[in-house]
Amino acid sequence: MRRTAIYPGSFDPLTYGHISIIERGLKIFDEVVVGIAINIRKTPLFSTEERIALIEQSFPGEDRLKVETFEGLLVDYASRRGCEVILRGLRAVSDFEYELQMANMNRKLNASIETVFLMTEESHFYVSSGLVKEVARFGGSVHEQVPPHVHEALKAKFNTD
Ligand code: COD
Repeated sequence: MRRTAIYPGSFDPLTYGHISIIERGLKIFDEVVVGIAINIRKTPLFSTEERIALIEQSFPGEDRLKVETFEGLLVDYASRRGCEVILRGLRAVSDFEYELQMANMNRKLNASIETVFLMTEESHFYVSSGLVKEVARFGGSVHEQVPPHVHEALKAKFNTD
């Protein structure tokens, strides 16, 4: 039986932290669906189309990776999409409380979908889309946190060099 995991998030924008979770997820599952949640509380910097393109460009030719968008409840989308597993990354203790709440709420909503956590790699534990945007906005270099094409997209967004 093919096992498909959904890796949901905002991915605004994709970082090496996300890439690591996707690569490691692909070693465990037959297929990974990156699910970009739309219409959540956060106002994104990158449009949905831009975020999809930035993720797809990071995994050329990887046909076991699908990049999709969803609206509404994650568990409903996961279930429609045939995903039995929600894949999430954990960085610091500060992630834990939020992730625990979400995992428990999602289990309440649909007990047949399990959340699986992968610990961040040491080199990515401080990487977050939010900090990357803040640094890039003021012209700082984020080349260690995001791939070159994402770095270029950030520079273009903020008109920095
Ligand atoms: N190292 C490892 N993991 C990382 C790193 C890093 N450096 N950076 C980010 N991650 C992980 C995050 O921990 C997370 O697991 C994932 O990557 C995605 O991160 P984000 O920040 O892009 O995603 P979030 O936290 O904004 O995603 C929230 C959701 C969109 C999943 C959530 O709001 C949701 O499910 N919304 C749909 C509506 C719904 O069902 N709500 C009820 C939920 S209980």
